[in-house]
Amino acid sequence: MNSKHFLSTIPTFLVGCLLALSFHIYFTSPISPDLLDLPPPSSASVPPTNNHLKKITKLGEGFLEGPEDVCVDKEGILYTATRDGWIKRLHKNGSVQDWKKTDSNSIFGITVTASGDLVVCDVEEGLLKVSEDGVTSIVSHFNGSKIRFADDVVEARDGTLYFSIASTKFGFSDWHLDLLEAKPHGQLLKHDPSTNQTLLVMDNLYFANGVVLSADQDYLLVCETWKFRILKYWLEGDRKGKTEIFIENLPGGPDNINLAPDGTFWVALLQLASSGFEFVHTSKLVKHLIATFPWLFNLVFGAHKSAMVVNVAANGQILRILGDTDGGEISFVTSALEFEDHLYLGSLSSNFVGKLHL
Ligand SMILES: [Ca+2]
Ligand SMILES: [Ca+2]
Repeated sequence: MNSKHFLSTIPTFLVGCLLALSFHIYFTSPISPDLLDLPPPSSASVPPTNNHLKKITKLGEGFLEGPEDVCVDKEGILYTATRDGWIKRLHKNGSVQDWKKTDSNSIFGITVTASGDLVVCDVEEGLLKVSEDGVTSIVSHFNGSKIRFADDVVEARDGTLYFSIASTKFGFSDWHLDLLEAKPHGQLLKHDPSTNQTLLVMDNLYFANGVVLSADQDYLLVCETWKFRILKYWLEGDRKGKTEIFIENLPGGPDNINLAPDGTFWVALLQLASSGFEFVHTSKLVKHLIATFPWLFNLVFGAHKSAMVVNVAANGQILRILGDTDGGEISFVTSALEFEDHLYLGSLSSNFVGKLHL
């Protein structure tokens, strides 16, 4: 082959390679994606981002791997679940105690019940009770299917447990595919321990995440991470059983949410795209490409690179916003719990619980 003929075949060869790659991606992609509406880059309701979260102290540093959620009991003991399967206690004197061991590396939402036990979300096994006596299952199946991806739980005054299912389609190891697909595979369920009955409360949620009850327990809030919004579901009054938007266009995807002592809410927000990679969520072709080659996902997902929490009033107005803009002290903050004038921060990329004086 002469050099002129060789050079003229290169474009044909490259086009052929691109076509082959496109067919490969199209036929092997595990997702059927929709486009994701990202919130406006700036909103008048959102104050400028600051670095207040850089002032944290680090509790239990080195002993708490990926403490996603934090809760506190009547004695003031903090609890968190870590990736090694332990439910750990953080005592007021600063000591960390390995309290109870589960078989799971994926316990997410945790809450203290009126009886003083813990109810925790195991993303593989549903809801578990953790008490001095050990770990037992509360509910593992719904409508004949195994519950997967239970994410957060809260107990109402009447003993009902409300809990979120982040995705009925993708499991914990494939959660990034749920984000790329951007379809509403999430649910909110309720379980009555006295009758052992589980019912569907809300369906078609975009990654149902944190769940919280209002101070009067007349409504609950559920975070839809992929929608940058929080929904309000009325439990009492004229609007009982109705759903409305509590807040939308949040400056990040809401993860866990907690009630503050003054009746406001603390919400942890995740950056779903690294700066400059927002296009990933608005191109189906790029979504297929990343779903087919998952190592690309770490480049474009932004949660490891910063942290942000917001305090939201009961009327849905943002009151405060606290950040660590480059994640230098803490990143991937998934929960914020206010207790005795301090904020306790859980994170999936830290080995400590952050503590901030408010
Ligand atoms: Ca929680
Ligand atoms: Ca969560």
